[in-house]
Amino acid sequence: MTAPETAPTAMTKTIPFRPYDKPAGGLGSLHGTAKALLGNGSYPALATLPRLNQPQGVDCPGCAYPDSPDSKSVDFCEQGAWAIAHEGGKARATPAFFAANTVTALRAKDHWELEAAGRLTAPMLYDAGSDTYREIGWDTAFALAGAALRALDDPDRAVFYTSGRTSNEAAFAYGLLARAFGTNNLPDSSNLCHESSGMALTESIGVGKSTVTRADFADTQLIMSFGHNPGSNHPRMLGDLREAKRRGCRIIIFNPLRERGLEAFADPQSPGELLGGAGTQLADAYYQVRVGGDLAAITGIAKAVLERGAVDAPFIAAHTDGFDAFRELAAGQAWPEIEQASGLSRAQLEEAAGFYIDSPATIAAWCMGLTQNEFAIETIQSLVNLMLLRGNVGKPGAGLMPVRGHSNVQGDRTMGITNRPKPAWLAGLQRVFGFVPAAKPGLDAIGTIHGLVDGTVEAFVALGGNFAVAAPDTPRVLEALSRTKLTVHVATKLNRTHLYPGQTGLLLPCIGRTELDVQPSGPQFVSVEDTASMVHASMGRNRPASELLRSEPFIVSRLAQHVLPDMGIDWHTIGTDYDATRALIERVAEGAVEGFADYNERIRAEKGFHLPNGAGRREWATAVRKARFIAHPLPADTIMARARARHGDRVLCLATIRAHRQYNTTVYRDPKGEVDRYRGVHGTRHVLFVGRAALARLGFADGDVVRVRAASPDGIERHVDGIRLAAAALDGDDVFGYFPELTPLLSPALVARGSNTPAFKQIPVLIER
Ligand SMILES: Nc1nc2c(c(=O)[nH]1)N[C@H]1C(S)=C(S)[C@@H](COP(=O)(O)OP(=O)(O)OC[C@H]3O[C@@H](n4cnc5c(=O)[nH]c(N)nc54)[C@H](O)[C@@H]3O)O[C@H]1N2
Ligand SMILES: Nc1nc2c(c(=O)[nH]1)N[C@H]1C(S)=C(S)[C@@H](COP(=O)(O)OP(=O)(O)OC[C@H]3O[C@@H](n4cnc5c(=O)[nH]c(N)nc54)[C@H](O)[C@@H]3O)O[C@H]1N2
Ligand SMILES: [Mo]
Repeated sequence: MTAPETAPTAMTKTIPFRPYDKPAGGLGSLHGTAKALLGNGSYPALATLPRLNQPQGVDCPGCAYPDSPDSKSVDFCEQGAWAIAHEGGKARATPAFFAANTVTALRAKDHWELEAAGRLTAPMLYDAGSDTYREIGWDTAFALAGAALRALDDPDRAVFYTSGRTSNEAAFAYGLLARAFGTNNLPDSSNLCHESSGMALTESIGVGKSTVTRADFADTQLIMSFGHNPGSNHPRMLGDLREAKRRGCRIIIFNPLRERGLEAFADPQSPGELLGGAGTQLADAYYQVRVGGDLAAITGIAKAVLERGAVDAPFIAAHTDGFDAFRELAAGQAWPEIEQASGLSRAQLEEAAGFYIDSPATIAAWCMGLTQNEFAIETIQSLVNLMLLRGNVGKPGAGLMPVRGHSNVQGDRTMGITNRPKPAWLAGLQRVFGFVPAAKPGLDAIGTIHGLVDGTVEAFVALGGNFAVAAPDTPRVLEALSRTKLTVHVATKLNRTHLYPGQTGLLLPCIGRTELDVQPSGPQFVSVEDTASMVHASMGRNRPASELLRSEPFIVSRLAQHVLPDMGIDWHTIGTDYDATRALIERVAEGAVEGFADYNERIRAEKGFHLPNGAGRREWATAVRKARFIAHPLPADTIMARARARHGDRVLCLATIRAHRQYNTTVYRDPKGEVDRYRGVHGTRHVLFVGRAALARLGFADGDVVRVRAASPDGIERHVDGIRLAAAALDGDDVFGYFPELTPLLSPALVARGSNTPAFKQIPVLIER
């Protein structure tokens, strides 16, 4: 492997860039774990760690990576430690804190400062006169929210947003509330995340989820990784990559940035590797594909496989549809165009095809690098085509693996959180609860932004998350929220979206994953579903951060009771006895979602249970009852082409990514200033990685502080100031910076076609002095 080139190579006086050349993980990771625990002085986190991702333990709120199928005594990572340390920290955003800080003053604070205020402790109502949130009683809060929702002239004026960490039980109650109220306006964080994966896979193979389980890593011979950074965002995956590599599996990477965590990894739980220093080299080949160039790269690999005739003909004949059209398309795509669009040479793509042909069982894994691009669906479906060519779906050690983000984002979807519900789910609701749910699709996240901005959305209810900061056009969405009639945020900690309350603005504090949930019927556990469709229990044991906190299922059902007192639904039981809730889920799922029979019994099994996956068994629930090759030509009309036609050739392509010290919009402040260890960034998040050639061409130098301006597609001015340029070993005009700081540059008009996922990785920008 060549030396890592991710981090800017130049050291500047003002920015402490420190190139990181050790393997990912290792002592740095142990040190980081210790810092998370000690830095927050948090005994509750220490008590939780050994129980993370263990049977009957706590499902880590850090990511959705599946738990170990073996009995591993330790199954957590540095990033999980930070996540739970922050939930369990000592700081409290009490009513006194809110009395001392007007909302206007809070708006001036940084993201991390809001987070650092600590856990919310009491229900709060915004008071416009004093410009502060003030404590109120729970019953008053529910009554106010209920009255405001009932006063709307149309249920579609309300939106119910979900962030993907909420439990199955809370999500089920929440979806039921929205539908009983009369709307499918159920946008969720998945709209901003893996929507493209779900839609692409459902059309191609009949199921929108991963066909891979963690056990498949024991049999696979090749792992192809596209557009993800497991070293920071799903570190437990590095352990699987390392194990696979050690028994001879090959790993090839497609990523424009050389991510340290994909190159080499030292297991912090392996003393030998810690002391040896070198760790395990992971990548057999690292292809620095252009942003948005994966469709071309995958097409090139498929073309090479086809040219060599290395396909699984019996599988194709028995199981697939559309092969001839795909073969023709690949044959017709010229190599020079493929090279130009992918940024990779024919020789590199032929080499990748060689790895692929050599492997009897291949896993393709991907995350946001594929989903948040304009042609995300086309790209993912082309990846399916490539895997189908050699029968790599539905056999051990092989399959398609969208690595989910939030810890229960997949379960929330299974529980019906979506603006486009399946008719069978609605039929289940009707059968069990006796009302006729609306079938008309509701608003997704982008639709919600438009509805807020144009004033047709008048009430915004959020079960977790930080909608305005996580979604495009932050400043306009924030302003629009403050024009609504009602905002309700169920949350653990303060964030910027909360600071733009509507006419009635409620902030309702809930207990977190790691905390004990005691209801009149006794202590409760919740259930979650991971990336590999394992449904399992999660039970917190820590004392809640405040006595006034309530659980999410409780809050949702109490709210429902006030909104819909006369529906004849037993909201009280749904919110207080989760076995009863699960029994209702089982009944609604019957005929709609396979695998929930005996929910209450099987959720008590040591590792929970697996939801069956048709494609994993080679049963194809597609329109043609086969797995589908869906051929997509390389597009000419792209976001960048349009932006350059309008704003000239100084337009750069900005991909917004996560740093090591953050969880989505929650930015952690490291006392020592570490921001993004593996990319070598310390002390500031306001950076933009730019290739040296691009810097020279545009007349800028490493270290310059600039305004980054959106090359606007809609005439609206969007810019972010005070961004420091960092020269990086990057070719071409792709540049990289951090979300959420740079999110305000994205227009909601720039989305993945078909899925409406914001094109967070393809923001056309200009840099200016
Ligand atoms: N600690 C921690 N863990 C997390 C999160 C967190 O914020 N912090 N967030 C969670 C969530 S919700 C999610 S969705 C996941 C996100 O996990 P990731 O998808 O790993 O997150 P990103 O930082 O968006 O990283 C995108 C990666 O894609 C690459 N990339 C960008 N554009 C392209 C492209 O066009 N093609 C290719 N091939 N690669 C590209 C970038 O270089 C980067 O390595 O992580 C989850 N886990
Ligand atoms: N520019 C850019 N933007 C992006 C992305 C990107 O790559 N680039 N990625 C997108 C992706 S993949 C995603 S998933 C979204 C994430 O979007 P969201 O899910 O909306 O955002 P989070 O930052 O995860 O939400 C954090 C907030 O959740 C609340 N919270 C934390 N724990 C709990 C809990 O247990 N219960 C409740 N009720 N609340 C809790 C806290 O108040 C915290 O402030 O962001 C998207 N935005
Ligand atoms: Mo995500």
